[in-house]
Amino acid sequence: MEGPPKFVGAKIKRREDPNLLTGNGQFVTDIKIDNMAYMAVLRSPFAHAKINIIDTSEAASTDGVIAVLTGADINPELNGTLPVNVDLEGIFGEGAYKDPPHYPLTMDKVRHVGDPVAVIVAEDADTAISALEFIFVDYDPLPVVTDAEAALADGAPVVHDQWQDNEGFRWQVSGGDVEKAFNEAHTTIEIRVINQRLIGNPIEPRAVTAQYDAGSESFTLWTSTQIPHLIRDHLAPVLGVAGDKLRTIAPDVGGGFGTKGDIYAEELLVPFLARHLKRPVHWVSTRSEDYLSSVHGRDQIDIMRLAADETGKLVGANLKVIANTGAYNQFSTPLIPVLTGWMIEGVYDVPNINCDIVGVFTNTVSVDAYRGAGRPEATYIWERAMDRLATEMGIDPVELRRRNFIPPEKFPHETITSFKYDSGEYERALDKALEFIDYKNLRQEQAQRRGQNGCVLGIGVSSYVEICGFGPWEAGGVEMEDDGTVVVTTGTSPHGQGHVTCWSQIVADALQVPLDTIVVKHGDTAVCPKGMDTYGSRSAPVGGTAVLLNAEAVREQGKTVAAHLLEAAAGDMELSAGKFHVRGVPDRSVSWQDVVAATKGGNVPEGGPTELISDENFDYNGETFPFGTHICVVEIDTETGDLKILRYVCVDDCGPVINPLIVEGQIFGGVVCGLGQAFCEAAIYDEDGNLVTGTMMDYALPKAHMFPTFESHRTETPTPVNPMGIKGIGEAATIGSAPALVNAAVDALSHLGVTNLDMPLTPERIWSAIQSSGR
Ligand code: MCN
Repeated sequence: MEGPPKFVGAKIKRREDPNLLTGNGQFVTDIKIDNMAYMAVLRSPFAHAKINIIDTSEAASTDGVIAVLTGADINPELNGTLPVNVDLEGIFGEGAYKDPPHYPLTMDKVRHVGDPVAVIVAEDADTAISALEFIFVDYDPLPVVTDAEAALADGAPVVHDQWQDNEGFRWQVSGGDVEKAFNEAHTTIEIRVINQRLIGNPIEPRAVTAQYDAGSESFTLWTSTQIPHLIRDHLAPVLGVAGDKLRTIAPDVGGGFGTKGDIYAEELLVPFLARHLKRPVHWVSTRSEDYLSSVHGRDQIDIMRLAADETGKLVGANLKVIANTGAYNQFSTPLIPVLTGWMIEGVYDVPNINCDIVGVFTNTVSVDAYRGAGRPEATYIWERAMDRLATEMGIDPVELRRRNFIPPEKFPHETITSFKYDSGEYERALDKALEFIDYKNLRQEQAQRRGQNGCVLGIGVSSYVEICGFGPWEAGGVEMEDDGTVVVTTGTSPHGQGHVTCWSQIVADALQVPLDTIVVKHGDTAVCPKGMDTYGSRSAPVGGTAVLLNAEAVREQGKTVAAHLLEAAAGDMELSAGKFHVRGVPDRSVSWQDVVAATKGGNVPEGGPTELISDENFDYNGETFPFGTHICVVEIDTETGDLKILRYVCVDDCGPVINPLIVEGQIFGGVVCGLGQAFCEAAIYDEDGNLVTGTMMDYALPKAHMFPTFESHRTETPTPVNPMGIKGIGEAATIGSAPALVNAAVDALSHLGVTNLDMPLTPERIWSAIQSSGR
């Protein structure tokens, strides 16, 4: 920055919102193209069955149906399968993983309810959907396995017949001497938790439209996605075209939450059909179809053993993860449990550590990224385990955390998983949260209330660190146009995060121009050809930095031209209040308009800029590690098991912030995602592999009345890995929140001998735990 920031750090309302709030957004389903046809997908009603025959003749002869195609028609025409974006060999080692082929339409057998079997294209959507029932499929149902532990057992039904078992991969990391640590420890505990399966619920279900131009042999693909660049890069080869022949557009996207950070069968089928039928094709999912066809999240069983000396200082940790990865490897499926493993140290200074992970195929929808992706699981098991150890040793859970945090002087901290925690002051965030919640008095109140009839009080603490800001690079070109408009072409692909506003703030400060002269373009590979998209809370630290560096480069170009006009040295130039002048001589100045006109007219020094533009990628210098402490206070009615959240204080640290309003929004939304898991959400399969929670009536989403106003505070510990010192915030609060609520619930009932409650904390589950405590 030059001079004090005016926009960065200010609570600027989102520039995106007026359009969205007045119905002027443009989502995939708003795109209407002449002669457009509509696709519907026939999905398996069985979780596991052999396909004998698919007879499409009756459906094909239905009025309005244009074509009916199966995997036999489409798969051989593709140059590959649905992609997996994980370096499987690099992560798991040669031959130590299974990577089953994943075709957009299955041919041999179906492996989960919802597995796509055939497609119909018709003149309108209703015809396409109603004709689905005229496709006849002869299935031979097979035994089903939906549970990861059951799928690992001898004799379990095998999801992919080319192998003997369902073990998808194993991953292990170890440091120090864990066995010795446990043998010599004063106290050891073991806790097993279930991190239940979740379903992402962006407001806009997935939708895809594609058009093929035979003349130029190129596609335009509109899709409701977080990752237009990755889709172009991975699907163009499968469609047999060069990347620049698959223009991929993510228009306005109504939320993603990780679920849309994937590459789906429909994103391949729709362009394929557009080319095959020589007509634009459109598909939009219903909510129930989304539940059966978009990836699910979490679904881990985590077993943690902790060992401590007599003071409560951790001497060892041993984590076992059993990850249900569903039927296929989707784009990042095998990476998600590994992300749990990467965060095996949590916020704690533990000398001896081991982590074993097994990924397991089952007859369920594939599991992949959902807000936090692997890191909520790591924090949840850690924070539940720390509370268990605190109870076991009779140490206050806050005090136990304090004794074990990685101290500030140990940063940057190399982890045994070869990452570098950039910066952290864990105790400062904890102290701030304790102060706001008034911890001491709350504990007194809790003790008093236990002696009385009525509701009991519980206090839950969760301290977290997470890994985000993934590289390796990002684009963020900046150009000052002839009329003074500044155009930013970002490689990030916002779908609710407010990048247009934040990137404008960065540029407005760097160039000292008004916000409304800045246009931020994104999500279209023809307009912003370079990019790595939005996931893993990477956009601000990596994409925001790219924008900053390019804006600064344009400013330097401006200085060169201004110096020429003022007959001064470029090194003496300063930009203040939007004007260039010699440092200390503000009266003689030139404006951006003067600089733009001079550049356009060639009135620049020799070798000076011919345009005011910079489009260098930012090569990142490592991930960022936001952290914080969340504290939840609950009241439980021991007669009914009903739980009420009384207060929620969170202290999050994502370094300096670009826009506090947006960050607060990210934290509020993130907390609700985490508390939703702890409180009510769960994707449930029956023994035949039917998704029982297949509609919003059955899948319990959190609602506003369940929560108090969140009390959100921050500490600010800059990261050294980027010039603004910023860390990501999009997932942090989801990662920190679920354990705070569950710890509070267990704490409320600890005097009754309750030591664990699995999520979601339904009244029935809490009531049963109280009943079986016997007190
Ligand atoms: N920000 C800031 N200061 C910081 C850090 C971030 O002002 N120190 C701002 C950023 O400029 C950006 C927002 O906060 O506008 C989030 O930034 P970042 O943490 O970099 O995360 P991403 O933009 O990469 O977004 C991804 C993240 C993820 S992984 C999920 S999942 C998620 C989330 O964002 N999904 C969301 N937040 C979501 N919010 C909405 N509305 N919808 C989703 O689908």
